Amino acid sequence: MQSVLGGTVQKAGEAISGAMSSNKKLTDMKRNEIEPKSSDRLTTDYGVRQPTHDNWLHASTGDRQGPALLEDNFGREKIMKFDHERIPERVVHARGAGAFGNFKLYESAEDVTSAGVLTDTSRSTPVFLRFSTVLGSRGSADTVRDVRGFAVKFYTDEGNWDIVGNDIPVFFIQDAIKFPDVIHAGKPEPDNEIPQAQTAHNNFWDFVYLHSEATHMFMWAMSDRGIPRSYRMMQGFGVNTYTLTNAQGVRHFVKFHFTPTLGVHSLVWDEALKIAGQDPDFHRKDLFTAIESGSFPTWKFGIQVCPESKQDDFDFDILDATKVWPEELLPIRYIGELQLNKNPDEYFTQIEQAAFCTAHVVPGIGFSDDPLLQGRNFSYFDTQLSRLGVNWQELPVNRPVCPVMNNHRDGQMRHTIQKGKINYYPNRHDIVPAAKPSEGAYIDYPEKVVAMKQRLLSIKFSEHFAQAQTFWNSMADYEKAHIINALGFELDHCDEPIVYERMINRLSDISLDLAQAVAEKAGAPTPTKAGRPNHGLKMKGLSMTEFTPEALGLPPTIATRMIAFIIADGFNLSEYEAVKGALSAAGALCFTIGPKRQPVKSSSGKTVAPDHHFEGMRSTMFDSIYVPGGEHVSTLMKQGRVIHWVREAFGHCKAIGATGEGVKLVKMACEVEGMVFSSGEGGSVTESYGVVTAGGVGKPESVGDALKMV
Ligand code: HDE
Repeated sequence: MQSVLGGTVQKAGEAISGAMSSNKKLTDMKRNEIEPKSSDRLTTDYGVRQPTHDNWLHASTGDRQGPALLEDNFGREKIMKFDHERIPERVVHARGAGAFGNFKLYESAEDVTSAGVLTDTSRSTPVFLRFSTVLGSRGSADTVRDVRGFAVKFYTDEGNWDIVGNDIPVFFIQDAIKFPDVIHAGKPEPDNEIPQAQTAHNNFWDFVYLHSEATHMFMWAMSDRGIPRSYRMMQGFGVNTYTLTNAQGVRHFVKFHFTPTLGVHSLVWDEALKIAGQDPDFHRKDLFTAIESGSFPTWKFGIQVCPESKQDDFDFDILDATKVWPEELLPIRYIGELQLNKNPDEYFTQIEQAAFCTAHVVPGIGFSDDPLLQGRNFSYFDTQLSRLGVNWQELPVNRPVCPVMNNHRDGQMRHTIQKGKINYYPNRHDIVPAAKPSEGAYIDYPEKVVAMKQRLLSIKFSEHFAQAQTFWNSMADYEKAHIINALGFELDHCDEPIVYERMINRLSDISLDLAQAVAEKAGAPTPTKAGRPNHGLKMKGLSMTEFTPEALGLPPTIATRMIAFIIADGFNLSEYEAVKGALSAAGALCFTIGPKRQPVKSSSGKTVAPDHHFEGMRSTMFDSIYVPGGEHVSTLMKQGRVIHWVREAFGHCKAIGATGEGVKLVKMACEVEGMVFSSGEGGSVTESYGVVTAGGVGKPESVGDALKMV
């Protein structure tokens, strides 16, 4: 099928061009793989077989325990290896998950770049993608309100290309030198290391007020973008301004975009809070399960290109990472597709040891003078030195799939054994001559720079509010309500009046309505005058409502959506089976929830063993619930936990399906009158069942319609 984004739409489960078997990176990593078998025998790290896992060498008499002996080499090795298992966690983006896949180009961008990965449509480039939260430590919960990292490593034939991006297209700061400040302000406060993985505290909002260039970004972070439903349902943005140079040496500025084919979806805040406790690994599991079940997450890859001649045409500086480039002026051109189709085999070596570097670009792709990017280009290599050591690029997940050859030598944990006498250049054997441009050498763009050394940003960087206003104006009403609630929550957790009162003033620079609504919740005086007039403009691509699969020209899908089937003794088996069959056929993941995990008896006498019991799971873990008819409903209606299941799902705006007597439970739990249900009586259940959401009530004409509503 052709999508509005260009290119063909991938069906779930369809790997990009036989991706996995031909993925050079997966083949490359096989060099380091071992797989323990029961025929193997226990050895030390130096290969000597050992007689026990369990007993240290002791000076014992048999009836009396004696001291442990230092001479037990294996005992010492085992403990010492364990003592040093941990490496420093990333200073930011410590919590994450990742997977491998492929990038396929369907339209050559040779008019703007000479990069093989963006011009050769016959290639399938292996990729690795790591998702992350920013502020939390390694063990923190997935669903906290935060920006998400979206870091992609393309293992191209010309070397590794890293786009170290986020799910939000702008950033808090314009100049790299402020990074330690914004991160210190957001991380737990230094005296007591509280709070973990959240910005809801005095320091963050104190900084944000005093540092007005963060205004646009905090609006994004407070919107539903801050609590994604899944890594698979987020956009990815390169954020910084890069450059592309074509074979003729002509340079363009560029921003990189990844748009998920599943659409962009979020949790609601109450759900996010609860899931953080109920299943801290929610996003990690979601990604792993989807890939394992063959439903491969896919993103369209787009470039937004600005010719050098137009760089001064905008009222913002195109090198300012706190600004988006309006799509109305610089449309996104979708030219490729990235798919994840292989889970890691080992988390530590493949995800924790993965390391990115914005400075890693390939011929045809370059940097701009974006002051944030320039600092990042220094920081990433540097941080890998303390986390992984100087030879971090030799680690299996990081090493390129093309040849590496130079005279860089030695250092901790060097693995490569480079033969011969030569480790310098020039030399009598002409070992490792430099590459010529015709041999693919990376040639820096000969940019002319005439300047004075100054600690300044250009004048256009000083405007901080226009795009924050545009963002607010572009939100749907419910998105605005969510932003108000998010800010209300955050400022409720600030106990110093100077912090929350000032922030209300800042919000009045965006919109008086917003400031007034949040002031009420925050406990600050309600402002009566806007800090500055709102220009009233809106922009494309900001509201999440634009990113449904349908809006992207893609088929609606419920593949991998989690649906809970609520049953107890006496449930109607034929309804249960019919609905389960229809939803499973559409790719949904159906789970049966009962009063116990021991088998539950249907009205026909046949039993079903639930996947979970009511106390073991919560509605928050599912996208939708369904209650079949049958006598079980009278039992369910007496159980507070079951009523809570249905009511909570309704409160989180989830689709709820019911048939037969199941409708009674839903009506009672949701306390909503006038809902339209189709009971399925007399007809085939699969042809007729009701779906209700807090956003409205629907009566689907067919299973197909019902699936769309789910
Ligand atoms: Fe990063 N950032 N960053 N960052 N960043 C790191 O590098 C840094 C910025 C992003 O999955 C660190 O390897 C500076 C913007 C992601 O391994 C560190 C500045 C964006 C990841 C670092 C920024 C990002 C990092 C910590 C301001 C979105 C996780 C560990 C100039 C475009 C990568 C590491 C992974 C990680 C520095 C700003 C995204 C310290 C100095 C803007 C996705 O080097």
